[in-house]
Amino acid sequence: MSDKCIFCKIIAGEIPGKFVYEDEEIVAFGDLNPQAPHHYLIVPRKHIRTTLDLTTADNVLIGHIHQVAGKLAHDLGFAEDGFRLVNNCNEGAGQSVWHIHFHLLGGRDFSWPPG
Ligand code: D5M
Repeated sequence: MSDKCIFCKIIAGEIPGKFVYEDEEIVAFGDLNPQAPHHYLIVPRKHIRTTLDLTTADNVLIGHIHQVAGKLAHDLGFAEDGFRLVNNCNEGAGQSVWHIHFHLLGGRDFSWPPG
């Protein structure tokens, strides 16, 4: 846990989050500024700054996040219409919170390439 990290505080229950999923390794909660009808952040409990800080020890964790993303999309009813799972790494890609997270977006059509 990082004392100043907003996602660590949400995970610890120190500030509110609208949780849609949690287990021993990860949590998922609604994004504060939703960019789609469904927009959740899937976040490991372990504080990892960015994708560049992952090690082979995190391989199972990242696989688990992807598996849960699909399960959430299915359970919340937007899997069949398509969804996005997005990780922004570093400022140039739009990362603004320095605790690795995956945006799960669904409930509308998406264009490509992304902005
Ligand atoms: O995504 C960081 C995301 O985190 C951004 O979409 C807003 C969201 N955010 C920031 N603070 C909160 C709280 N308190 N609750 C829920 N969501 C939050 P990035 O890819 O780093 O730009």
